[in-house]
Amino acid sequence: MKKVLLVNTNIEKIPYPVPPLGLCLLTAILENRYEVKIYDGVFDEGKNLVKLVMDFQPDYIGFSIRNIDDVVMDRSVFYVDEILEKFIFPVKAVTGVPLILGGSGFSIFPEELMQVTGADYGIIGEAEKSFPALLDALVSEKEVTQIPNLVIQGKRMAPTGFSFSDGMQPSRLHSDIDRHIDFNPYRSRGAYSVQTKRGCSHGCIYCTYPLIEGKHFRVRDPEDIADEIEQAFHRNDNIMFEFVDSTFNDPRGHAEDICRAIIRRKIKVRLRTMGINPRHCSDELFTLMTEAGFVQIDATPDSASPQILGNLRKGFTLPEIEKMARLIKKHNLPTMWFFLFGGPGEDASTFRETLDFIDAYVNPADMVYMTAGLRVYPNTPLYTIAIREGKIRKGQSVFRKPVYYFSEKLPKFQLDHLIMEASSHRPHCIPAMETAPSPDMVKAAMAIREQEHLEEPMFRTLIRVRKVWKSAGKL
Ligand code: B12
Repeated sequence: MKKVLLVNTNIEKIPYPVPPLGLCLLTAILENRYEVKIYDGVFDEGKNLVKLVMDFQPDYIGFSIRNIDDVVMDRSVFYVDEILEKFIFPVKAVTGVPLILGGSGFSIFPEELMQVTGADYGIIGEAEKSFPALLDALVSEKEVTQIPNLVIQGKRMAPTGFSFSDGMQPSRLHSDIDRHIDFNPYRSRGAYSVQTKRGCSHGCIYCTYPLIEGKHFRVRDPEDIADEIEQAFHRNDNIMFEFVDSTFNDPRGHAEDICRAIIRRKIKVRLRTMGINPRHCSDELFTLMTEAGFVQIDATPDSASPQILGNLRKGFTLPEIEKMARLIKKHNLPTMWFFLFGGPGEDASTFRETLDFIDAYVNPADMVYMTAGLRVYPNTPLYTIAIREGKIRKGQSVFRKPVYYFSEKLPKFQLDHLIMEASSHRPHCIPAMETAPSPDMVKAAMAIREQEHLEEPMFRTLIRVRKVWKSAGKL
């Protein structure tokens, strides 16, 4: 059997470490035909990688590249140099086997990453079909050029020729993360990631998700999702499950079916999810989510100004966000809210509209993240807008030097000032720069949790600390 080593190059631990879901899914597909090993670099950070390569002697090595930068303009961590130094270059120094790249960061910047790594191949987007096809072709020395979404070193990439129309129907997609990697380090701060669908059919102007996953929702069978959660739940005591979809409650009705399938299993799981789409919110959805075990959600409306919602092409309205907020309050679901200021048309009055919404609708025990400026990614409508407005040149690379979009009507320094001002007397509102709490603050929060036996999400305890520290002038 040929041997494949899959390397997770993501060492970021903020806001918490994330397990390499994609690599686990690929392993599950490959393992009956190849001997597969995952090197999870999150905690080892490359230290034992070369030794593993020497011992395992893989025939092919795949690198997963997830994050390029942290998308926080004023902090701006660029991950790629570390990925090269800790993972790619040391491996290249000891082996000449084909190197293959993939992952969400790679899918956004394939050309740049092929160039800086010198890898032999790359696969854009999901790889359950293409990666085995590539390996099989390499093993049997067959032609690889017909493999969908494949990039080959030294060959020109099709400018827009990537398609997910024939993407896999993800009916069964068990990652069994804890079988493929050591899940122990993720237990306290991380979560077992679950994907319930592929693709996103929304058209938010700045977003990369349709480029990474395709433009159409392709859903998993709710029973299969519940089976995976039930099995992982029985293998692991008291872990958190996290849905990693672009939006959890899309397309309409799917989230409800997933919750019903989990409820029928009669297991006491803890669930959380990323984006809830305000358009498809109902009392029934929140009732089912609470019953299924949701202890925390993210709400990501980006703005509460009707004009900005339209300009960002969010596809939902202010009344729909207000309805979602009322349901969140009614069901008392701890929520992290995310707002993204500075998009096309933003000015002081649209900023104010969002602030008014926060004051009227958001529970002050919940966290509100306020980000200034929109990261411009290639092949997005925002990239075209930025060219039209003279903010970037046609063809300009935004890889190593990220560009952030700010509305002409609200320059960065004014927006920063408004955010600082708003957050200074709202302890639950946090500017993006401060999303990583200081070690002292985490220590204080942990102490309160222990003293008061709190089971609430950590962000709620952190807000308690912030409130006390703010009133004591410590912040
Ligand atoms: C869910 C998510 C989160 C969750 C993660 C929760 C969790 N439990 O995992 C949270 C909210 C915590 C989060 C945080 C962050 N995220 Co995030 N996140 C995502 C999201 C939406 C999905 C990731 C995912 O799990 N996908 C599902 C799995 C199955 O896909 P996958 O792992 O990519 O694998 C598939 C393919 O990529 C491919 N593949 C993967 N590896 C390999 C390897 C080889 C060899 C091959 C051939 C193929 C291949 O095949 C796999 C199966 O089809 C993506 C956007 C997206 N749609 O991809 C952003 C995304 C990855 N995040 C991004 C960023 C920036 C971050 C943060 C840095 C933000 C911040 N400052 O906090 C942090 C970093 C956290 C960390 N520790 O790494 C960016 C990265 C781009 C960039 N600018 O660098 C993305 C792309 C969003 C964006 N802005 O465009 N994130």
